[in-house]
Amino acid sequence: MITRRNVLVGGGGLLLAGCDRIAASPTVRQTLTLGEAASRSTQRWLIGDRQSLAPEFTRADLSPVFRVNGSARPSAADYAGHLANGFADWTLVLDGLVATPLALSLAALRAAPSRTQITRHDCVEGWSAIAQWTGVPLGLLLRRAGLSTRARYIVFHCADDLLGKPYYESIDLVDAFHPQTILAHTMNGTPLSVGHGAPLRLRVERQLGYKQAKYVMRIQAVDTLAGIHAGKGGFWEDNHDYQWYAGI
Ligand SMILES: Nc1nc2c(c(=O)[nH]1)N[C@H]1C(S)=C(S)[C@@H](COP(=O)(O)O)O[C@H]1N2
Ligand SMILES: [Mo]
Repeated sequence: MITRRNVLVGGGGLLLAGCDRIAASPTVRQTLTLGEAASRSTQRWLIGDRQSLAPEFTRADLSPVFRVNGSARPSAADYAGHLANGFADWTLVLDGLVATPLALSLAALRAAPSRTQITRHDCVEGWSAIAQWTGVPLGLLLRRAGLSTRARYIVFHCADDLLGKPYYESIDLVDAFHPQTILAHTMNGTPLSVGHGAPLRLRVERQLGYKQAKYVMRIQAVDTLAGIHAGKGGFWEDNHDYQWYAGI
């Protein structure tokens, strides 16, 4: 069976790089018409078009009910303390392979430039829901912190655990800098509820529900996922054999 992964591993990328060089010659470029268009769409398929945007919807499409799934309220004592005083002393930590580690208050995150998007959340358990999310583009914070050129993954450490195992997730830099990848503090125009991940959750819109980490407390830039919990990049990946790349 031919899959995107097979073709990439099989050197499809090298082949396309060669085609690009030939296409740069002006005489050849004029003769490329239908063939070139076909090869472009093949290339898009090969690379999976990871820069493209997830579909966005309108307010009329908002789901009347958006299920709370997985953790509904972290049981950790320090989370309960933060919740009790409205997250006034809570900070988001951004550290690891950055020039300047950041500790950002919720007020600072709310005051930062934001993006609002209405998207569909798809859970592997077989349900979907559409909501509006507002939050800070992750790329903006990574640039502000001075992401190291050695960084390859961004890890999200959450406040909750499921069956005694801490919830965490990770994405690569293509998704980290994708324009729809935001740290959402607002859902459907109101502050994120506890069930949906207060005070801050990840929205990485080209991926499945389990990548949308709720209760994000710490963001860590790393060069490898080895050594972080069981090393597969996330709670479900470590404990239940879910795929690390959950792109849709
Ligand atoms: N911290 C944390 N993030 C999480 C989960 C969780 O249990 N804990 N569940 C995941 C799963 S499987 C889904 S489908 C969505 C559910 O988000 P919701 O509760 O806002 O519907 O969050 C994801 N992120
Ligand atoms: Mo899910």
